[in-house]
Amino acid sequence: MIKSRICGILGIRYPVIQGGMAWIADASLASAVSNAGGLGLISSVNAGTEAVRDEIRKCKELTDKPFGVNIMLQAPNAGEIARLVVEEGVKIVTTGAGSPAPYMEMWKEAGIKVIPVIASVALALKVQALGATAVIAEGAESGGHVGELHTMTLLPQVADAVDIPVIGAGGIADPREAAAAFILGADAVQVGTRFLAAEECSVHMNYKERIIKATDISTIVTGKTLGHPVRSLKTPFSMTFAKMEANPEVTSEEILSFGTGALRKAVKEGDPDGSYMAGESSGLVKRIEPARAIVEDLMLGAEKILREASSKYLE
Ligand code: TUI
Repeated sequence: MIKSRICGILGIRYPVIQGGMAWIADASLASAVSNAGGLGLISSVNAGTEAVRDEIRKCKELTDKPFGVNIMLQAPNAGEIARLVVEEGVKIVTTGAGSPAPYMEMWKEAGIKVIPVIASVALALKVQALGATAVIAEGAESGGHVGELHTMTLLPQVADAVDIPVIGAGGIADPREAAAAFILGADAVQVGTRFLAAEECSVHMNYKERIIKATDISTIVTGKTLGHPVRSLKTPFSMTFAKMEANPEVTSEEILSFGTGALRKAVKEGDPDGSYMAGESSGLVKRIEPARAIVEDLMLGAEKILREASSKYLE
């Protein structure tokens, strides 16, 4: 069985962490992943702070296993959510899209294990010095907000730089990618895109179908000119967004207003004009299945690959 030091630290059976997908990662998905032996996450990007509180309370009813909350630091209510997790006694927090420095002391005092998503060695070292329990090194293969470096290069450089456990993320949807992440120095993997197709994932069926139909070239990164690049499926929405960015006559305000609410529309309504955030590994997601089947396929599959690697590649 695949095990690593992060399992003991977080109290989980398998070193698999679910991505904290905005508008998507709710109590249903988080509890299913946690009940399957991984670490489920609830996203703070939802219909407001109280809706996040409700999901946390629901999740406590649905599982007695550890779970966490992912905080999107660029969200206007990030400060409120930062205090909410303390109030609700959440034990694990992952952060994304910025530096968690302003909240680290409060969370450490509350005994919360903090696991920031970082996109560079510099930020990994900074959050380690601030007391982070682990880091998630997320490459630009991932869906949603992306950094510059990709998993193949980011992960080993972060693993060399820090002493705390490193969770590899970005482009991990099947057992070969999970095994590769362990070889690159990861103590665990974070998976988002594949969990979009989990039975327990509450995303609109159109979203799941688009993921299952996706191929290797189905995603695009838009938003670079606005300073927050986002990977999503190629749809009329994202292609129009890209064209607006390339047109010097379109202002950033016009582009921003075009994009506002697009993710929620895709997630909740399956609107063809919505933003379907997804990673490059969408092309590897073939079916809708229970979260448990995904966790077990990833971990048992990676174990088999790692066992067979020595006879396959070594004389
Ligand atoms: O945060 C993510 N992925 C996301 S957030 C999100 S919500 C959203 N909704 C609508 C439009 C745009 C976004 C969707 N997907 N992943 C974690 C992540 N964090 N990726 C990259 C980073 C990151 C980048 C820079 C983390 C830290 C960082 O530091 C900057 C600094 O302060 O040095």
